[in-house]
Amino acid sequence: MKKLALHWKIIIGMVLGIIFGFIMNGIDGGKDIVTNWISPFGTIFINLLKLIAVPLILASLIKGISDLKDISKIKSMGLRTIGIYMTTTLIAVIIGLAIVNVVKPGNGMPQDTLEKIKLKYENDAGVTDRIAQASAQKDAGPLQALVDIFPSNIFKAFADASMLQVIFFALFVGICLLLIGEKKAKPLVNFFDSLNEVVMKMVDLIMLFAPYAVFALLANVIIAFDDTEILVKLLYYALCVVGGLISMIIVYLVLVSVIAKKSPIWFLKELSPAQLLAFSTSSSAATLPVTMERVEEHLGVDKEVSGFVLPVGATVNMDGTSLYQGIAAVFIMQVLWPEGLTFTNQLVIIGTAVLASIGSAAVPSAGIVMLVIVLESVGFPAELLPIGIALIFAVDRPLDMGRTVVNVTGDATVSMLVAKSLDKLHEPQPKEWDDHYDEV
Ligand code: DAS
Repeated sequence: MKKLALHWKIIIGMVLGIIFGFIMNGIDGGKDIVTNWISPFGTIFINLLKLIAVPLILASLIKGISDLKDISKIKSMGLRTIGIYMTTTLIAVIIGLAIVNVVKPGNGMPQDTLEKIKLKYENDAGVTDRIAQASAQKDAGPLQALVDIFPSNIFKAFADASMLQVIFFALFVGICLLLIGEKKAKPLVNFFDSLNEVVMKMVDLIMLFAPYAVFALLANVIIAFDDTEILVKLLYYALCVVGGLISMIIVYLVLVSVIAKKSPIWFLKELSPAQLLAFSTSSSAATLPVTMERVEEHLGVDKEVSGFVLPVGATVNMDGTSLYQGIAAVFIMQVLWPEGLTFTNQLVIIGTAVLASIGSAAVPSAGIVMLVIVLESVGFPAELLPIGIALIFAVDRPLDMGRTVVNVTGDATVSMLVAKSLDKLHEPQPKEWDDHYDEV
């Protein structure tokens, strides 16, 4: 029988995980079985992906920079990357605000629904912790985000997986390798070249486990999500977010087709394993190794571009998150503080949602922390914050899965646009994971 392509195996794993989760929800003790005997396999998978993220960024970026041979190209690649990232994020927020202002999902929220959500979530640790995290970030100085890019101890940066610090260090080493000349740099360049090959092979092996891992991850999402009643009450809000996320995918497909001159269907098919993992893990950081492997080996982006654009994107480019923050902020204000919905405040929301997505960590539900900062930027009453965040917290996990897919797809799209502009987009020689595995 012809081997099933990896993305079909992952989809089957996801569907079976969802079905299994619903079955376990209906059995006494079923939730405990999933929590104790199934979910750990999803955690192991995510740990393995996070394990190789830092060495992969280090190796691919240092190797990529040293391959550039010309320092001026680094500046050009950096400026194009940041410029296109900011543009797609701005488009995302504007799409989000347009949808939420037209649909108005927060108008006429029944009081009993509000009371139910308030009772159940206002004091939930998931809400209070994120508000606390946001105020801690807000209390830091205006340039703290800039200071945080420069590590004082690179091993601590590795240990904490501080992406921007690892990226800065890799750029620094790569540039210095160029400056010391090819002969002196060769041993270290060869080391990082081999390290990159090894880590890419680790991705292949880890991905053989993916169909089973997504089964565990999706089963865990289903048993953890017991608020279908509230999801129905917040359906209009949830549909606004989903509609916005789908619109952003269409924007990416237009960019891939018009600027990168590639088939949008081919792009989606080749990227799909990374998108499916983004959906299952809700973490751009955990998905990054697979995004890099798909973009380099299946979409034809040269390593020196993907090694820079994707790690930077996983950290500072979160179009799905910024679109969501625009919608969620206006939705919360429609329900709790309609008088605050002035045109000026909506412009402020656009600005802070773009900046907030830069500050969002690439981990599950990170977007909520920055949503607090977006709300505070327009003077949202502090005493209403807990109920405001509680209002969207109940349905955040399924929406987080969707916005993480958009975050990852946006990063892959921008890497193709930057590669195309630098003539670093070539015909890929893709091989499925099983073929790689045969080489082991
Ligand atoms: N889950 C985040 C990510 O990894 C996105 C978010 O929380 O909005 O991209």
